[in-house]
Amino acid sequence: MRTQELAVVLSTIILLGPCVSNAQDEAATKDVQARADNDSRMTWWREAKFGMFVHWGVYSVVGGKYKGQDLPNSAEWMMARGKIPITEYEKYAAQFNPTKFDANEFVGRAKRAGMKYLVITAKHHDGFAMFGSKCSDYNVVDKTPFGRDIMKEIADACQKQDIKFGFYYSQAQDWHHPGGFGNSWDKTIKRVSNDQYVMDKAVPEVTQLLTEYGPIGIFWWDTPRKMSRKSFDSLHSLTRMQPHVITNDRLGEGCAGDYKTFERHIPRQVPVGKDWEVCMPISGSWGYKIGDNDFKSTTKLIRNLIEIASMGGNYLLNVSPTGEGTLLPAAVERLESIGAWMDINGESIYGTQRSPIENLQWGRCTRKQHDGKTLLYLHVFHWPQDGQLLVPGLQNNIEHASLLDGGVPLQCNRTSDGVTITLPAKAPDPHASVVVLKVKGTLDVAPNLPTVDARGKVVLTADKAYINNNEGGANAGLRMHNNIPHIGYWLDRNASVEWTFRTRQPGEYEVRAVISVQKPKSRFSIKLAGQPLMVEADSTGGYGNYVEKNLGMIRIDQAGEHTLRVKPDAAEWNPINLRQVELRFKKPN
Ligand code: FHN
Repeated sequence: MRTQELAVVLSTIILLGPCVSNAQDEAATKDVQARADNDSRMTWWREAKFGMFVHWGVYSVVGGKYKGQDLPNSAEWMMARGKIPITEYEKYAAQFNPTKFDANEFVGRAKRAGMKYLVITAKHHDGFAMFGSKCSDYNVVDKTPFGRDIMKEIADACQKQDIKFGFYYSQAQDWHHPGGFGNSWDKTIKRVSNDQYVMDKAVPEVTQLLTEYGPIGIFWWDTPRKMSRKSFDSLHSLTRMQPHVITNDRLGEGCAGDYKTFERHIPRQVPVGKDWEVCMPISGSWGYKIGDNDFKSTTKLIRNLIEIASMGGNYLLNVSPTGEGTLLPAAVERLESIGAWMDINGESIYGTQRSPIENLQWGRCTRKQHDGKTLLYLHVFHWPQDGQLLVPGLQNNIEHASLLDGGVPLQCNRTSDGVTITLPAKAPDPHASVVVLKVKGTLDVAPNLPTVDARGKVVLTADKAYINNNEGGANAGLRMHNNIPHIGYWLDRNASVEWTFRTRQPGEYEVRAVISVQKPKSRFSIKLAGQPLMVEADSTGGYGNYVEKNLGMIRIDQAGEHTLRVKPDAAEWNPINLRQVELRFKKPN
């Protein structure tokens, strides 16, 4: 076998790896190979950190309005939300004529914003191809007055401007094809099987996208649905045509892809040992929607990017071109402001890794290895009024500290609490000012634990909890209600939740918790410093009704680190939702 052929076979095996089951030893070898392969393919992506997502389609012509009415949800869902028959929806294609579109200018905007990759909707759930599909004339070249292959123009512009290019493709939902999933409202459809849709449309289109548009950095699948194994495998195997392509985790069940996706929110707990990305629209809707003024502020967007980078993820920020092919001024302004910030501070984002310094009151921290040294980038959101910035738990001596903007050197002082940096009176940047620390020696950080404050209080919130789920199960998990995290779906009575915290004050502490209980009663224990506290909680009237409850007193004999654990009572447990546990110092021992 020639080396090239061998490489193709190997990459096929590797790419198919996560989805095919094999004998155990083979699987172990494959695992090692897959990891090496994944590392080499993911290098640019891990360095990039920031990308542009683009949702653009024929729905953009009317900005999500149907018969003069605003429809709920994102604009690209208008066909489904308005239950628009296929023949009627097709008319939007005849109006699609984005004469102001200029691919080079468009990609230039992403580049100037500091984005390193771009992922665009080649085909969304409505089934309309934004490229010259060869297997279906329901596409931008054949069915619109515009008649240009938008994907080709953007792919070429990305290539020219050194932006990695990726396709979004809705592989399972297709509301236009009689075999696609999702269209339940158009009763004129003469159904064919989903397998037939995959063979007739999805496979040829994906093949075309992977062979006629130059190097593809990312293939971004969306909304996995129950496809047959055969369909799933045929789509999955196509990615071998571009051995370097990266895929997300949305092709189908059991296929993790190269990275995990989070949509519209930043995860509270980072996935262990996995690459991940947060995609989020710049406003409320993914596709251009008239009247959507829900633009996130520039500060919010910059801080989102920082927060995600500080946790080790990538940020894929979505913009929505109008029917004319341009972005709204609100989006342009934000992209330019982000770009201005990145011009000065990009070093603190690109190629950085998750930082071990977490739970900071004043902002976030990213980390980078450079010339054998560790650089810490302190992103200060809240500039300290007394000019003293504490990096809690940092044990290292500091070789050099400076503001990233202008390089002004700063004074550092090591104390038992960490490193304190003396800052100038005024923050240099209204969004986030960055301080760079060059650290001496191997990074040494004591965990930044919740600590009993000067008033004798510590609040242990759900998002800071460690959840002990049995054998990797997920029967207790972090959930949100009214934007506040809680531990919920606590169905497994063997699952427990714990926090480690620090106190400088031995003494008697009152234990309080904010909980909601649905069933008439539930029993659980709080264990701290070797003392169990049994709690019986009455129904609070439903999972949405949280109450603060005094659970009793506990004695702590020594200052230092302690672990508090909440554990269901095996016999009388009914799942509770737990928002927080609080300890209040009452008196010395
Ligand atoms: O249904 C789509 C939605 O329209 C949009 O494309 C997002 C982007 O991640 N994905 C789907 C929902 O998960």
